[in-house]
Amino acid sequence: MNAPTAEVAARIRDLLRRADEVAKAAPNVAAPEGVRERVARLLDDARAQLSAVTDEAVRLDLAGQVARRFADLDRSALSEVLGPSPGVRRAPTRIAAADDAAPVDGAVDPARVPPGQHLTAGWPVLHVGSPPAGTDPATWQVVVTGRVHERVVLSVDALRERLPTVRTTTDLHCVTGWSRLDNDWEGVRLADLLDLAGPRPEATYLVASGHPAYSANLDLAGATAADVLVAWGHDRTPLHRSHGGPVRLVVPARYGWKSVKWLTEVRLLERDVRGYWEERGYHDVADPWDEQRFRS
Ligand SMILES: Nc1nc2c(c(=O)[nH]1)N[C@H]1C(S)=C(S)[C@@H](COP(=O)(O)O)O[C@H]1N2
Ligand SMILES: [Mo]
Repeated sequence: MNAPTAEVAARIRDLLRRADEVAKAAPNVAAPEGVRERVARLLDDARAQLSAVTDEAVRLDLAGQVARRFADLDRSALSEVLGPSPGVRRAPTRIAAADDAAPVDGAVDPARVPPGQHLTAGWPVLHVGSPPAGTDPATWQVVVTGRVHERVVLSVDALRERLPTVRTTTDLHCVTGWSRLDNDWEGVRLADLLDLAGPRPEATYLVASGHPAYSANLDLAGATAADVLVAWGHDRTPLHRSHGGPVRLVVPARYGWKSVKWLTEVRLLERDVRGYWEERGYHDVADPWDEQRFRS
């Protein structure tokens, strides 16, 4: 690497680190509106210096890093904190009027849409950070541990071989306001997976973790409902990487943040331990029909 490249690259990396620090702190600051601007400014500064990087390979690598962070800025924690997620397409015409007993042609029964939610025609992608690089179902492993009789480690392929495959059609309700009905999932029941490990009598809660450092808590009763899946398929195709492939949790009776994508670990616990969003003020249970969005 020649001298100008090394020097500018170091400056750019420093700006990226600072942007990360500001972004990571965003959910905890009192006035999050300023955070997006501060992150964007740091990223703009980094981007402005890219042309001074003479080594093309280094320049392309850094340009990718800058671009990924701009994408994170739109999709990540900040969008949950600051307002509606990008990509949400409102489809109010598909919801019949609340007082309309019989839904009109092509409309969805309003009783299927929880309070404060609207239907989305597409399928927004929502997560903190970036999807994992490698998502090979032969090597991606899910660990069941904690208050179990036997710790279990299974690849996605092994999950499919060891446990009965089930298909469900369930709804996804994101706390930012969108709901996506009639998702066709294929996977195994979380209850069946937990049975392999054998929950100990004191196990009453769990924390599900996913890439990169995401997690959510669930009570064991809710987590073992028949419609809770560890899913690898959606609409009869392999679950797309952006939606959590190779394998994600699906918890239809809870807001979407409990449906951990890129699932890596399920840890059974004797008490309720908060996950990523719960630590930032979101509800421990998160029943959309009760509008359990935030802790009061
Ligand atoms: N690993 C991981 N899983 C996650 C999230 C995340 O940030 N990281 N976000 C959650 C939220 S808030 C929602 S609404 C759903 C969105 O799933 P989708 O991107 O497939 O629509 O994923 C959930 N699972
Ligand atoms: Mo969400």
